[in-house]
Amino acid sequence: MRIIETVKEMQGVADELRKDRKIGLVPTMGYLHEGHIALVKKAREISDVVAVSIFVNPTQFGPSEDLARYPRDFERDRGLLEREKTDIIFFPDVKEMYPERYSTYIQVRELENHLCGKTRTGHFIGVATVVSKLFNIVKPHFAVFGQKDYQQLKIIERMVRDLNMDLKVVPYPTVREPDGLAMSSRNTYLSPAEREKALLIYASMKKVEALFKAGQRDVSVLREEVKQVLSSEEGVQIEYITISDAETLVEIDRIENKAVLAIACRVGKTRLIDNTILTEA
Ligand code: PAJ
Repeated sequence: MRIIETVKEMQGVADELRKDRKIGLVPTMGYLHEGHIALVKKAREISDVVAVSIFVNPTQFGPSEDLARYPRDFERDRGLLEREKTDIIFFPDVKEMYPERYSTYIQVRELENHLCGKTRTGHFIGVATVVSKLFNIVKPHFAVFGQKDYQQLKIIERMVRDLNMDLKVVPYPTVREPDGLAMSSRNTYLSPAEREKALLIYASMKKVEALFKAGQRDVSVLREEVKQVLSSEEGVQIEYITISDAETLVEIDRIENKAVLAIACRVGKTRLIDNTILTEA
């Protein structure tokens, strides 16, 4: 496994590899868990060379967000990736990615003003910018992204399409703990009591899935169910509960086509998100 810290070296290695091999990239911010590892396994399946980037991207954190305390443990990540036979870790520092006078940003306009974009101003500009940089640096044929961050996935898909980027975005389903909690690096912030409360998110999604299956298509009824479940215990602060068109992310009143139920809430101080697709097929 090769650890590469500079853009120049990474681009040189990528050029060499691209002569006869397919590169798969998994962009991450590190502090890896089984969700990340599942994406790495997927990349392994579909490509000859697997690159994982580890970079806690400052441009996607708001001023009041958790950049400084975002969990990091490179040695642990390195061990996990070694076990997965990862070929390359791209591990740049902030100056390498954002040198002095850095001033170019990418905005995916239609999709950014919904869900998390409403409260996390500029977050998706930071995400789209760093991901497009990673694509230019690692030059992958495939890039694997988790559906756990549904809006992020849709934004990256749209960016790749709009800017004619020459690679395939590969979505991967949300990996959960045995009890249903979506895996997240931020779960480490939760106390045991908070972790218990966080399970309400999954419980509320299961309830909506069951109602949808039974024929309920009225969004206000479905959203109310989520609200009831999340409010059943103190300490879960709802940020949003939305049911939107799965492609445009525009909120709807009735489910006619493929829709996405997306939830963001705070359990204690920890912000958690989750989602599920509601579709007949
Ligand atoms: P990070 O939160 O580290 O996530 C890296 C990738 O892992 C993303 O594609 C995310 O959707 C996926 N992922 C996280 N938890 C998952 C789970 N439980 N199941 C399946 N996939 C999961 O997302 C980011 O980093 C950053 O925004 C990044 C894209 C790296 C840009 O900085």
